[in-house]
Amino acid sequence: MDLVDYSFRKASKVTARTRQELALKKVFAVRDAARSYIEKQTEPYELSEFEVALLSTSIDFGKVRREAAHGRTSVRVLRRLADEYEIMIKHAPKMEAAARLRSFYGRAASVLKRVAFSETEKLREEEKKLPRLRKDIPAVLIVGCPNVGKSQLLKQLTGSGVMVAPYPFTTKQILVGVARNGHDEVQLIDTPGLLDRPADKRNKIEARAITALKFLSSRVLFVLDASETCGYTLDEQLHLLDGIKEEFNPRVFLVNAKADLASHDKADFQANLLDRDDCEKLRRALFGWVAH
Ligand SMILES: Nc1nc2c(ncn2[C@@H]2O[C@H](COP(=O)(O)OP(=O)(O)O)[C@@H](O)[C@H]2O)c(=O)[nH]1
Ligand SMILES: [Mg+2]
Repeated sequence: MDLVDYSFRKASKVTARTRQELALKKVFAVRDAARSYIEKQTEPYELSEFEVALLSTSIDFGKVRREAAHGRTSVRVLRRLADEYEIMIKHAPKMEAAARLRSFYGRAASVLKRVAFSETEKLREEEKKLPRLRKDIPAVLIVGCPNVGKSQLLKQLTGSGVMVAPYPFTTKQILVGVARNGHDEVQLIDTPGLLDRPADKRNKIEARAITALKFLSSRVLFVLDASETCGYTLDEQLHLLDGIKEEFNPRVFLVNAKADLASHDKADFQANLLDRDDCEKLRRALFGWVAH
């Protein structure tokens, strides 16, 4: 939106009995409209480290800060200008009031023309698209090669309430579900296609999204498929796990899925994810692990 137009349009709606009073009221109307607009644009935003890291894939936060600083300076400049013209209009001969108001408009416009919030507006837009994650409960990232059983695990532990949100600025989706154990809750997060490839194969935006994930959680539930029916060898899967450990330095809960087909002796838990009882036990084990 154009701040000059906006402020002047507000001033155009002002009425008064005398020319002098009208000029004064218009000066104040421009000052106040611009100030309230700028104050609204520079309101502090509450973003978590995760959200800031995620948004920094597309937002220049330095520019947002500079826009806010320039906006606040402009409010002060405009206030002084209004003070100056208040005196000038009050002391002007009646016929001069309109000319002095025009002069104020000219100077106010040149101040307001330079106020821009393009990056701030972009930030507010992108912020709306962020995945809605809860900040009040622990988060666990589900990681593993494709087809090992991650979606199956998420579905079994969180029920039908899995929420799919677009991952901003990538083509990827983020899947979030809340697992419950009595009154305890844990947020499980699956990021298909983001964490299942080696670091050097990712593009820049994906890499930044992954940086953001580090702020989100230091807990990883790694799903292993010892049966190798996923199409990846055990070695390949363990190599991915090593990479994740190196990158995140997380606490890791190692789950061997498809335990009906093969077991793995290093896993913290073995589960046939197609079996309800196994999933029930897995849920309790997961909450025990998170609590520690
Ligand atoms: N036999 C068996 N199959 C499983 C198990 N868990 C998942 N699957 C199957 O493995 C395939 C891939 O599972 P999915 O959850 O989509 O894997 P993702 O790519 O890691 O999300 C699906 O056909 C599942 O039905 C399990 O514990 N045992
Ligand atoms: Mg999946």
